[in-house]
Amino acid sequence: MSAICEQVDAALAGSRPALARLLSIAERSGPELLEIEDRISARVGNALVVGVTGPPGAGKSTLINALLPHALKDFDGVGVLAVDPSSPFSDGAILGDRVRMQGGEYGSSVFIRSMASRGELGGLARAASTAMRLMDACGWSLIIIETLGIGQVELDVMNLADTTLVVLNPGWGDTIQANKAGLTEAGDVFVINKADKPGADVTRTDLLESLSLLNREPPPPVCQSTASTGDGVAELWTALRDHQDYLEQSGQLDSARAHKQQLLVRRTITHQLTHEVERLMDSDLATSMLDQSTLGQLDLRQTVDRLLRELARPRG
Ligand SMILES: Nc1nc2c(ncn2[C@@H]2O[C@H](COP(=O)(O)OP(=O)(O)O)[C@@H](O)[C@H]2O)c(=O)[nH]1
Ligand SMILES: [Mg+2]
Repeated sequence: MSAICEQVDAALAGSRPALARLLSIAERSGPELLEIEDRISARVGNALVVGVTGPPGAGKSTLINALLPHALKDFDGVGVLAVDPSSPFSDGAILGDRVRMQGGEYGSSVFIRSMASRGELGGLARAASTAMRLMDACGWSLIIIETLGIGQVELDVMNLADTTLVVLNPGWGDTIQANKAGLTEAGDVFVINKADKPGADVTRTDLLESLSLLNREPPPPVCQSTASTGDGVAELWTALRDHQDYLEQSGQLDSARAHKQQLLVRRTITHQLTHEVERLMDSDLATSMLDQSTLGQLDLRQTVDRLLRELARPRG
């Protein structure tokens, strides 16, 4: 048996150090991902996944920490994965998150891990997907993924979630940014955190107005919380549970998962193809063909066909 398979079996049997090591391997997004995926595939699909997204500093980590005691009443184990594409794993900022979200008092019922990736485009979503599936296979029945809500990478990560919670703060700017980043559409539940600061009600009205334009049925709830004191966090947990119940009762859980998986695969392929095209266009072959094309010795169709064949050629 390979070393990876041994680690996977140990993690499946409940070893936290083995799971931690596998998550580090997943983070590197290397060829071992497939081996891990193969070994866990039969055990995946039991966890509910909540994605928590929003601008940096909105209070996502603090809120997750405050949600943990509520979540632990309904789930016997909670895994938290903080995904940040900009920070390497041992970065100070992430360390700050770890300190805030240590969950130490919950002992063996909480597993917290942050991950980043400087690998290829699309690598982070892929690594996060494997990390999430690993936690799922190892029996973590609720998985919370924290990610910044600012770019495509983050939205890809959010596609891994069954329920997406969007965290905003009081202030006009946030709602406008959320609309721009596609968060208004991506969110299943919204929360205005830092409700202890002025302007929470105005932001709520503003957000409800943006959401009403989308005509979603049922309209997503907009909660308010002060994560640092715990105010409103119980109500927020109830809203998240209600969304999960709705997904299960309406039969949407499976179809939504299939749809999200399809989006993830499609996006990953697109990213990889773009990367391959860049590499191809930098090659000697492409340079010489472009020269011939410019001189009129090849027409566009011939040039493109030849380069497409090169793209499809298996590399050894
Ligand atoms: N006043 C106030 N501060 C908060 C609240 N929630 C979080 N914070 C603070 O906001 C800062 C950023 O929080 P953090 O959870 O790291 O945000 P993240 O970047 O979204 O994960 C920290 O200093 C928190 O203590 C809140 O409800 N009210
Ligand atoms: Mg954070």
